[in-house]
Amino acid sequence: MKRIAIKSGLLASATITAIALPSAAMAAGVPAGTPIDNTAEATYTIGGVTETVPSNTVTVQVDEILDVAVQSLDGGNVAIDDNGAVLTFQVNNTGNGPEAYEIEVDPAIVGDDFDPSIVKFAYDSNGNGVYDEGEDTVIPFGGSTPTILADDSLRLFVITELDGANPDDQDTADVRLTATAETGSGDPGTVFAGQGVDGVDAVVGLTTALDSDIGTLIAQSVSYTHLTLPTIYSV
Ligand SMILES: [Ca+2]
Ligand SMILES: [Ca+2]
Ligand SMILES: [Ca+2]
Repeated sequence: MKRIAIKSGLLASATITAIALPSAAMAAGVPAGTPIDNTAEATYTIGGVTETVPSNTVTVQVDEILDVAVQSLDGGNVAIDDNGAVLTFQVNNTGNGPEAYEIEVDPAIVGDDFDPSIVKFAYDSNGNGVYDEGEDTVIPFGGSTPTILADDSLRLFVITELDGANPDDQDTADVRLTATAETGSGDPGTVFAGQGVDGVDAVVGLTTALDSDIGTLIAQSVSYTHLTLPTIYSV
């Protein structure tokens, strides 16, 4: 290897250009844990002669970015009556590594007409896109989805009932589903050291690793039990 000796008297006139190593955390969109080889170059101009020398190659692994997007898939209000109703949501892993998400469902949104009750929620474990009672896997309250791969999604179902709510016909109720990355959430750039795939750092992305969306129920043809007393005529 060629040695470059820089005499102190020449250093003042030397121009040194270095290419900075890219930050691993900046490589969003590249799968977490991907090794990237970086080599910097330094260009010297000494006495009118330009020399370029490479640095040692440094291998870094891409950090895991924690992101999520939640969307209601109902496309409009979902009718609910005494038989209850199912709201459908999708959780998208918009990060670059496998991640599970804690699920919270809030049926007590204010500003609408009534609050339904949540019987349970489940994910589409048989992958047919619709809720199958007794077949799709129930997520316990306070529980999480299974691991969702990067750029993949999971369909969730929220099973609701009126359960004492006595809405008028056409009254509406909002239900919010929130998904939070199990590894952690917070301000973008928050680092969970070593907690990414293959031991890389996990870094919160622009979504704060938390997202929610709202599905809306609309009461229809609510039937109440009315007792009709017989009319007694006296003669
Ligand atoms: Ca992860
Ligand atoms: Ca409400
Ligand atoms: Ca299903």
